[in-house]
Amino acid sequence: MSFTVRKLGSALGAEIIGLDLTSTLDDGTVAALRAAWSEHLILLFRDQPLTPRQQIAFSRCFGELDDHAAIPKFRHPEHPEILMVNNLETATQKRLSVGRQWHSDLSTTLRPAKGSLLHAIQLPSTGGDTMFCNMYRAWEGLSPLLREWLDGREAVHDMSIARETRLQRTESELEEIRRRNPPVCQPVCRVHETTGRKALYVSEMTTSHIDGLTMDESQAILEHLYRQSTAHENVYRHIWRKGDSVLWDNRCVMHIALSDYDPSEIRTMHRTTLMGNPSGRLAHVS
Ligand SMILES: O=C(O)CCC(=O)C(=O)O
Repeated sequence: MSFTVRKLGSALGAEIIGLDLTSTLDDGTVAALRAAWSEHLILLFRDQPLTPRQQIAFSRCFGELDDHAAIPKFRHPEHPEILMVNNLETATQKRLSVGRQWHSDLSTTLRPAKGSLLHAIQLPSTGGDTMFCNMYRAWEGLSPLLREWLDGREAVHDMSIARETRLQRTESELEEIRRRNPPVCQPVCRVHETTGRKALYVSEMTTSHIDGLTMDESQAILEHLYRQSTAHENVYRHIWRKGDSVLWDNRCVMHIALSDYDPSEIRTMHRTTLMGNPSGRLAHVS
């Protein structure tokens, strides 16, 4: 099956045109899609209303899927491979905000996600966009001296420091989150297994500090790294249409869900998560 590739932005992103994701793709097409993913970091597929089964089957073209056992509350009741990214919790009718700071999926675990595919089911009348940034370019844009200093260093990733989590939880709940998800040290610069390129790997949602620095020293450096990562020229902003699927590479891309919509409206997305290689170590083990 052939398809065409249309670039979405100068920093990252491409739309794949001409494929029907509900059909079985041959090996040559899958190989070409994987190559396009390595080149463009995020791939967009428009007008493809996918059932959970179809989304799971298509996502498997890119690797093994997570069953989201760590976040059972948001798993699809019949398909654990689907994570329901909703702004309304059905059982309690509570409003939810997910992913409202820049992050890379599962960086707080010892098996960070390789990729994620988000499929738009129900969208607000306007807004609800997602932004993505290119972490290869973030790394390459640093001065050689800073790159040399950062390469080989580690940063601590801690699920309990996410802003929304801190706002909504008591101190003892935060402690419980840390007990169940002990903070991990991840390399500040990761080498991508497929492309061999280096990418910056710190994120404002989960990185508490650079290992070995004081919090103040660390904060100053991290703020510089975040500014560099999310500079306008390094970002693609996706305006969703119902039936869109966006696949991103968490090893070299960060993303953020914007709160640029009326929270009384429903936004429902289905996410499949590709399992990555083991990375990092428990933070308290030196
Ligand atoms: O809802 C979105 O736009 C992004 C969700 C998100 O941050 C995630 O799935 O990790």
